[in-house]
Amino acid sequence: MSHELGRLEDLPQDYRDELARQNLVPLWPSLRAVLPPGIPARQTRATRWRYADIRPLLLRAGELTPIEKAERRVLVLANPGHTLEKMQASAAIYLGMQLLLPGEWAPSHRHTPNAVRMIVEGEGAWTTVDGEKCPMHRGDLILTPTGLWHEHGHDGNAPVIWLDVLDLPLVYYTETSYHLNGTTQTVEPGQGHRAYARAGLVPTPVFDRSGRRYPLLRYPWAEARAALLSLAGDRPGLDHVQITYVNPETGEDAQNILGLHALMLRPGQTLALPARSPAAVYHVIEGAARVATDAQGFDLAPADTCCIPGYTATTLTNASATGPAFLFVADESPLHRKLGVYEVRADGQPAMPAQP
Ligand code: 1HN
Repeated sequence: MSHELGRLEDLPQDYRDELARQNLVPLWPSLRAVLPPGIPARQTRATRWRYADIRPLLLRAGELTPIEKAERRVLVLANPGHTLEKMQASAAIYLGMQLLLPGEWAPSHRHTPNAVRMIVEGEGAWTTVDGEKCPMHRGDLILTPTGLWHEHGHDGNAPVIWLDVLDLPLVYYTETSYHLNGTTQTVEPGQGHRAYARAGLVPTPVFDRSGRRYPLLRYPWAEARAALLSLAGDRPGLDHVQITYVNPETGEDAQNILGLHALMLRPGQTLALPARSPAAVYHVIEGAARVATDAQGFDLAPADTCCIPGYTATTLTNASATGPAFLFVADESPLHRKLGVYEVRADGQPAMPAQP
């Protein structure tokens, strides 16, 4: 039953004025807007950003704005559905492409939002996170979780570009976003993170557990790629060839708020994903793919990125009939699970999760 509710205009002006003077608002004229029937209102629009469009503009930013004037030289991938000023890709996800030129240094700081970097182009750059110097190679995923010091440097001789993914919109919305500046970190070689970088092997608990909340910070693409190829090879019937970046101590999502995955499409494969509550970002690491909803589709070349709103069935198609395509996927699923609102609409029907 969904009958018409009273409108604001139905109320006498003097009454409305008095409510406003007292900082009071009648709920009923807005009730349907905040609780729409069956499916949430989403400002997030399916949006695609082409690397070929971003790259020259980012390189131009390198000429226009010295690193000292930018601290982080980034062009933000802003979803027009949220308005560009909000700098959001979705309700919880921020995306940016960052440029570091040879010899530049982006100074050490730390902040409450969680960040990850997916390296897109160039060799010779590094990011130091929590005292660990992490080399940046194409396809590597490097975490800079909440509160950890991080700075970027570049000893190579060509531009380095990476994709930043942060939960900044959510952290900003909750009025908990801030940063602290620091000084250059002291790098202590072999201080421990690398001991976690091999699958299934962790330091023995009683002797050398780091006790760190984030024991592994760098996930090399060579390892992720090999894991996907093994999974695809060992499980020929498996459609959803996907791995999740996890914390090796706990097996849980690598970070608190956003989910991080790598996905392989077999040659010629089309993968139909059901509508799920979280918004998702797809970024091509290798190959080419089409990401389509009922309403529209994007052809993605290497390093292209798109964002798909939540509650939207999505089809991923490998553009090649002969080779695999590899995508990096970031989504809001850890957040939705923690909030108890995560849902999958396998048959397209609302499946409101009942809380225990
Ligand atoms: C940040 O700290 C970095 O450290 C990149 O590279 C992008 C966007 C918003 C807020 C902080 C970085 C960021 C950011």
